[in-house]
Amino acid sequence: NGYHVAVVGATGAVGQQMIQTLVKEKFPIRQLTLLSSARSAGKKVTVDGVEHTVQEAKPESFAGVDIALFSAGGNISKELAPEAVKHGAIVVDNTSAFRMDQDIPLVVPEVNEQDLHQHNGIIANPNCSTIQMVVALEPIRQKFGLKKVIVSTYQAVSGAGAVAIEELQNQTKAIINGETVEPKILPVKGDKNHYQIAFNAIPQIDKFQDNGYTYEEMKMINETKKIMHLPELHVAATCVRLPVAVGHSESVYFEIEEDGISANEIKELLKTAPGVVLQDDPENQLYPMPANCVGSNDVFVGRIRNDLNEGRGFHMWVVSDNLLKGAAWNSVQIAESLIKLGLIKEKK
Ligand code: 11C
Repeated sequence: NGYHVAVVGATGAVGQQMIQTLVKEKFPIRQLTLLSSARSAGKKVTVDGVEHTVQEAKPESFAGVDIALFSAGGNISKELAPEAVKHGAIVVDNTSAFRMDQDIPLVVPEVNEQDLHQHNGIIANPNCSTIQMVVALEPIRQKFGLKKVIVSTYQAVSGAGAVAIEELQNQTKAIINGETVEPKILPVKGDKNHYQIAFNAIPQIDKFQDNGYTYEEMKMINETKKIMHLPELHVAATCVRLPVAVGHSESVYFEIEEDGISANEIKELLKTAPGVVLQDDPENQLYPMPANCVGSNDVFVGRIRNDLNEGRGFHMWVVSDNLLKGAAWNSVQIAESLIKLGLIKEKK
């Protein structure tokens, strides 16, 4: 019993977390197929004590598959997600290939699980920095309305893949030993210049668009409006890379519709909000930090306070494991929601 699940991108930083999350969450699996690009095919991956050989993903790889979790880059998704759907699979895609397509739901289950009813075979998993922010904002929107969001991020290098974690580690060691190494990956693999990330902060994640914002910033802006069903919401983002391996942090300023609300009311609301853990006790120096959030599926929120000038304005600090709630866990959670809503049937 259970489902035939395929993981595409099984050897990558997110793919590995997807496999571990499926096991940890006891997802009902009848058969597991591990797929990758031609480059990584043939590698061995052990899952729950069983060794699997990763196969090159091809259209015919999806025969009999019920659910395919894609995280092998936008090009592979564009080429193979429609093929998987043709073979009867439902695709949860963790790349940016389809996120802004009108007929493709972009889903964070705590926020817009019901959008899954509109799916046509492909469901998009949002960008990691967007997911953790909307999980924290949605309960606030529901109770007090939401007018404006200004976010600055402090993002971990794992968002740029396993190669970026390696670059941070090697650079840090080299600099401590008084050596120099040439940066090759960050801020963006394939962009014109590369900069040191160790002991640094780089205000560029993904390439720049003509409007002066980066693609990462525009993802946060556009995806937030789509997921929260607020096309008129004012959103601005500045995305910064820090020398942290895992765990994105965000300083979020937001304005609500209602007057006279206190920070304590926002804290009370977030205490019981789905997927949120409130860590907010300045007297005892309690606030979220990436080092304490790694390995958890939750979104951690703290430092909630009223703005000192704008009556409807607030500030908060939001931290989450970018590889879990930001990617692998949100994808598996979408698959769980599909089952719960009766939108996917077990093939026999
Ligand atoms: C980063 N947020 O931290 C990016 C990684 O669209 O799924 C995720 C890119 C995406 O670099």
